[in-house]
Amino acid sequence: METLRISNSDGVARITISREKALNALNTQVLDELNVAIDEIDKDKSIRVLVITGQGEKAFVAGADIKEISDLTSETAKAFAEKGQKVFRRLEVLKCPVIAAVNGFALGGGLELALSCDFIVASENAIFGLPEVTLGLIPGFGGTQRLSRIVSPSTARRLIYTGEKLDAKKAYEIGLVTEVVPQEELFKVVDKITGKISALAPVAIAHAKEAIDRGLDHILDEALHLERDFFASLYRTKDVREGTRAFIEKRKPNFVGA
Ligand code: DAK
Repeated sequence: METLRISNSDGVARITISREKALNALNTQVLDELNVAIDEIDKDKSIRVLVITGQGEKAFVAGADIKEISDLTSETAKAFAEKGQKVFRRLEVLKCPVIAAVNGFALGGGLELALSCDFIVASENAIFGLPEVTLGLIPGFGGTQRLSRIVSPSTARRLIYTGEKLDAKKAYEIGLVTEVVPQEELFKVVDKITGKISALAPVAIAHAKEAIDRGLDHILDEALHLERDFFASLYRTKDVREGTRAFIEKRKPNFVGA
């Protein structure tokens, strides 16, 4: 991989987008490599949680690569949107949780990437925005849809129509990020979260993830039906026996992931 650095230890994988000179902007190569990385992570059953971040202290990802998108035609733009949307959707439906660790600019396609993750942990210097309208565009990697599902639709409209940038504090206030931490503590906090998740029952977490993702697009009665089915199917796993027994026996559970 030329544009990504990938690590994997103790069930926690990390993808670092590494085009620091271009503030980690997303070009076709990054999207293609992300697609391959997701293939590998999807196959590796030992991975319990994935962290996505950007190389360096200045940017998570400063958007789609403007040099590359400036030359697109309507046809190639459609193919580029399809590629980006497909990769981000694959990330969104990965079995394991995906955390965006945002350390600096998360603009345009960068924010769209973070929105495809399960949640966003931001450092104090993080800056968010969907400035596509300032380029005569709209978000093309899912931003119009995901932002309006995560923050209120009117807040999403305001941000998308003005292209305004938000600091981390404001992003927290509107519910875009779950926490804001000092920059030097970003990975300490993320490690703590991934440590907790990776010690838990992965099938239960995968089911919770799928229930939330699929449930959001169903009416409540159908979504509750879905939750019921997932809940019931967990009784076929060893981990539910282990988790409940460990509680009764006042000991720590040892989940096996089955
Ligand atoms: N693309 C390419 N290069 C970028 C870049 C980007 N998005 N952002 C920064 N860079 C490069 C700069 O050109 C500069 O390169 P050199 O000039 O040194 O070669 C280097 O990174 C450092 O940037 P600056 O010198 O500008 O650094 P500053 O600290 O002064 O400013 C900044 C940082 C983040 C405020 C500024 O770089 C900036 O405004 N960047 C652009 C942010 C932005 O507008 N991002 C794009 C959002 S629009 C589509 C699907 C999706 C999209 C589009 C189409 N289709 C399906 C067709 C998505 C669009 C977007 O993401």
